[in-house]
Amino acid sequence: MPTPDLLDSHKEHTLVLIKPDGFARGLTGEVLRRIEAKGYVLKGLKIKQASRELLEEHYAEHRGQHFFEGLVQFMSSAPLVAVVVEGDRVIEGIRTLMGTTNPTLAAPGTIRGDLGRDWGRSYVENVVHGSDSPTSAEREIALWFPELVERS
Ligand code: ABT
Ligand code: MG
Repeated sequence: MPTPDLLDSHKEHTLVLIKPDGFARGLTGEVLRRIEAKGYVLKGLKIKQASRELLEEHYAEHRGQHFFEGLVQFMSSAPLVAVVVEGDRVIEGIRTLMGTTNPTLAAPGTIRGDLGRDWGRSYVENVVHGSDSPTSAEREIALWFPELVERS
């Protein structure tokens, strides 16, 4: 089998997840459309039902918080779409496109502001995830797309 192309380590990358709520609502195309229309480039894409183990790693910073269990359950309950996106200042740019965490308060024009809402559940359903810093991006991409990252 041919080796897949690895990410160019000189370029900036971020991890985007179209969360189970976004995928189930058929919003994958709309989210990807916005990312591509902004000018960023998709470098990896997969549909996946994430394991509890993967999500506990992904959300390690929230371990011990009251919302952790509900969050991991929601995120592992159904398939999601994981995407690696490339571009200058893409980490910051995707956070701006997404809007703030709480979809009720997220500004109109953002993904969460336009497509998300409160559904009265104990966990937040906000359609998308985007890495929040270069350190998070590197850690999260290695977790979700080990095949795109050079093993050292
Ligand atoms: P993610 O992109 O999912 O990481 O969201 P964001 O970075 O905007 O927000 P953070 B703070 O990382 O929250 C991660 C998930 O945890 C949920 N959460 C967070 C709560 O339910 N209650 C809280 O008090 C906090 C701080 C929101 C995010 N959810 N999802 N899905
Ligand atoms: Mg976060």
